[in-house]
Amino acid sequence: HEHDSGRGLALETAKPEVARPPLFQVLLLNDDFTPMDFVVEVLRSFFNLDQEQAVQVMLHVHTRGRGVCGVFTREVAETKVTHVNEYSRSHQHPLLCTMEKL
Ligand code: TYC
Repeated sequence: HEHDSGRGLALETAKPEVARPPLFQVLLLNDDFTPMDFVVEVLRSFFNLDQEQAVQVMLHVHTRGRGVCGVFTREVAETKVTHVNEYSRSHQHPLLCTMEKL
C-alpha cells in the first residue's frame, strides 16, 4: 500500500549517470636508431597529429626518453600500440609504443 518515498515530486528524477571508462596513455619510447622523420610520420598517421604537434612530441621523446601520443579507452589504445609496433617492425625500426593506465 501507499507510502511516500520522502524524495518529493521535484526530486524523483535522478540524473542518468554514465560510467566513464578507464583511460590509457599511449606512449612512444626513445631509441638511438629510429629516424626522426619516421617517428613524425607515425605520429601524423596513427595519432592524427599535425606536422607541428608531431615534431614537438617527437623532440620531447628524443630528449626526455618517452612521451604521450594520445589518451584513449583500452581497446583503442591496444589497437594503436599493436599497429604502430607492427608498422615499425615492418620497416626494420626498433621504435616501441606502449600504454599505461592513467
Ligand atoms: N632518438 C632518435 C634519433 O636520434 C629519434 C627518436 C625519437 C626515436 C623518438 C624514437 O620515439 C622516438 N634518430
